[in-house]
Amino acid sequence: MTTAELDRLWGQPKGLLGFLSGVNHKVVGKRFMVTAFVFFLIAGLEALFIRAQLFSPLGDVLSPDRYNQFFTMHGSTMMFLFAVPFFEGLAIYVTPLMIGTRDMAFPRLNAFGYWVYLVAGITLHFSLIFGMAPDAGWFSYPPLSGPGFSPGPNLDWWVTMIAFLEVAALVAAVELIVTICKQRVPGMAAHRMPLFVWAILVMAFMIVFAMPPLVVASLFLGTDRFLGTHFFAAAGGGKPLLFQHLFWFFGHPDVYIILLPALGVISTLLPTAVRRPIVGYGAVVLAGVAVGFLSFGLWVHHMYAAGLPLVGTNLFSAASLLITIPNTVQIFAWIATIWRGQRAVLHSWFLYAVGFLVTFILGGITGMMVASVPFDLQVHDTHFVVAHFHYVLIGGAVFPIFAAIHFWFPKVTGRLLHEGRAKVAFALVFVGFHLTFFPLHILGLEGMPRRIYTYLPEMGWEGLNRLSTIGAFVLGLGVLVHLLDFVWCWFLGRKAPPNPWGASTLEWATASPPPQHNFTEQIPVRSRDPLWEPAPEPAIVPDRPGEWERMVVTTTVLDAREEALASLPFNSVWPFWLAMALSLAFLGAMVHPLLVPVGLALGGVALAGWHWPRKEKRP
Ligand code: HEM
Ligand SMILES: [Cu+2]
Repeated sequence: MTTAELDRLWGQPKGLLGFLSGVNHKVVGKRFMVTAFVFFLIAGLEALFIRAQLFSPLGDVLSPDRYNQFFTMHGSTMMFLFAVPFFEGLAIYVTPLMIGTRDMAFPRLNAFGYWVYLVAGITLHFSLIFGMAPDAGWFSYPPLSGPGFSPGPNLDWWVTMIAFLEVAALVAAVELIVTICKQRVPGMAAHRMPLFVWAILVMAFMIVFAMPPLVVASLFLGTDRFLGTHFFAAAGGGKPLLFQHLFWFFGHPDVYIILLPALGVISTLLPTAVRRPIVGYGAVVLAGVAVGFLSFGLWVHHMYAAGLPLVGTNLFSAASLLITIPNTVQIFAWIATIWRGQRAVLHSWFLYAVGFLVTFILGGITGMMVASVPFDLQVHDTHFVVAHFHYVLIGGAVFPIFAAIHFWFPKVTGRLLHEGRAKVAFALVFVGFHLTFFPLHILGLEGMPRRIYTYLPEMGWEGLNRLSTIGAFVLGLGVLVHLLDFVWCWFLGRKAPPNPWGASTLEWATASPPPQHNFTEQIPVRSRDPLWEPAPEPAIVPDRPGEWERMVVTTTVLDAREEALASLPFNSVWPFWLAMALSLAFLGAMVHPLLVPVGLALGGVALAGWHWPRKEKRP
């Protein structure tokens, strides 16, 4: 088939129906990233309100009640609706291109995951508009979040939406695993996989093991609230501590679910910036895998203050320090790569990568401090912890996300961003960030608790709080400049060539933006950096003669030897309707129990439609 025919075969129809039925990984990935970015802006605004309230002692920007809602929504939105989904979106967009295939393994499931995520996110925010948003912190511990102490509807929104949302994360993880294992272009053996793909593979496996405990925790909390069970109610023989274990068995790996793709981004960008293959590829891969395993053995370091036996907490303290080893291996590999580089072009994305290195190292150092039990007992629940986790979350995830946006923007939109504006915005974000969060270390050491809506003038905390709030607004200004640049350049930026950065991975071998089918011809891979090698003869992807199907080549898991041809499903509106039916079941749980079976039944209908065999027509 010609490029134009293929483009039509893999495209989606125009109009509303086309919008609802699109399943192409680039469409879904873009939607995830844009939606997650909007949630980032919303949660960022909430943070500005929080900081405005703490600007002076006895501030009155937010009422105590609203303050609780704002930090809970800020934390929950950033963690559940921004950081993880953004990286999923990036992975869904970039991975198939990087491994040289035409779409994800289960395109319809992919679309379904997005609709679930969208409904859950919007619904959670409705609660804020109605003034009854969740208010028990982003980890919502019972008994505070149980029916006794939170009788209102606020926490109902949280338990149902969090459980529902994780369906989307699980779906994306399963697809990413299958796609990476089975659809790599022939020749891309495991030892030649780009480091970003390795990172995504580890992330996806971690999601599969980490999310179910969270679903269980929130569902149990839901039944405690709706049906009067006693999973976490001490009065009925339940154990509040069980919730903490379940939550953090998810929660700590979650931090690394966010971090690993960020590390993958950095391992992709730095070698490109200095035009040199990464130093210690094998060590970096093994370190990533080690982080994935180790991160499941650390969760109790969030519970040092819960009164667990000292032997146990000390064990987790040791494990927490252990995980710094693989992280440090990666950091040294990056530094060595920059050191041995052939050039250094200070693109905005390179600046963000370096900003990440500096900030993440500082966050890692305070991480080692709070990993020790006696130190943590002193600073637990103070602003020291707020400073620590923003250093790792903003330094370790938001900076790499901005780096990734600046790096892949030309590929996704076909347009270049404005370097000058990007650098000004980077300076504002970087300086604003450190101005906001560095003072919080000191405030924490001076004893200022987190999650308090105000403080007394006698405490002497005013100066540093002022500094922090000013920093937050500088940071906000930087994000605003980025946002304007993104919107402007998406429509009016200069046209991008296929490979503006001289990068080495396959997504840069096709046009910017890529055609619907990604690649007309298959580029055989013989090394880790295929585009830095002399170009081999491309092979035509075979069609089944006479049939108009969406064909992809599948390969063996380790060696990526060609195995078979698989035909992927076409566009469909049924994933959308299935997501709507399940939303009805989950949301219905809050309104009337009967809506649950109704939603599930409609879901059954949608599933039937989804799998209905269809005669493929020539488009
Ligand atoms: C954009 C700049 C940001 C600012 C100015 C900011 C500010 C704050 C502040 C002041 C608090 C503490 C509220 C309190 O304890 O009273 C807080 C809590 C929190 N932030 Fe941020 N934050 C920002 C970005 C982020 C990002 C990017 C993430 C995650 C990816 C994040 C995750 C959290 C979490 C999980 C909490 C804890 C909420 C809770 O205590 O339940 N924040 N933030
Ligand atoms: Cu942790």
